Amino acid sequence: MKLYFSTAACSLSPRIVLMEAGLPFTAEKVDLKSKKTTSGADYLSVNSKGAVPALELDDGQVLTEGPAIVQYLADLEPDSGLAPRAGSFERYRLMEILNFISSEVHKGFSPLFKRDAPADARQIAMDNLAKKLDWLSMQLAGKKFLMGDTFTVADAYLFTVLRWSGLVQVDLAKWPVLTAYVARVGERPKVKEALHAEGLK
Ligand SMILES: N[C@@H](CCC(=O)N[C@@H](CS)C(=O)NCC(=O)O)C(=O)O
Repeated sequence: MKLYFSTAACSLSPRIVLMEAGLPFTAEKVDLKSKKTTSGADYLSVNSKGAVPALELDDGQVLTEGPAIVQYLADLEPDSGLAPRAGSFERYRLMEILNFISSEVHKGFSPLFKRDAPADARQIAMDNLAKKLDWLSMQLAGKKFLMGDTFTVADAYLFTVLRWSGLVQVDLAKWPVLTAYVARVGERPKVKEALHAEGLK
């Protein structure tokens, strides 16, 4: 399998999952501006949406959309505990939180990356994101991970997007539960390896 990624982007989430699951893979970096990969290939011919992550399977099929990719990977190693069994009610709980991370938190951060956004637009985006972080903080209070004591693909994704707070001047210290959660996930050996692979800490 090959993971198409961009440093510190949401593609870090499937990289963490690949490593936690112990699955063999290669990785190819994408320049999101030029849509070229490091080998010079046209990334739009891999993923016509132009976004990372994309996962190229050994049979040539390409799977896109982070939440679908991480569930696919977890299902390759069902005993890893990275996702509840497909068909179980708990699996729908996982999808529920993955969808929230994707549509509300990930895309809540996105406007904050726009350096030329007017200050009032940035404030609106920040206020919106703060509400989502308040909710997550309540969900995680007294819990190790999103689904309880077991680390799942949802944690790989949430960790990845919460890390962006440092890049866009969101003061995560306002949410001590989330700060502690990021530190806890960041201590996992495979998460450290994934960060290291992208030259991150
Ligand atoms: N819906 C996609 C969104 C992926 C996404 O937003 N990727 C960003 C990096 S975190 C990206 O590639 N942005 C550049 C672009 O869309 O052109 C998913 O969940 O995988």
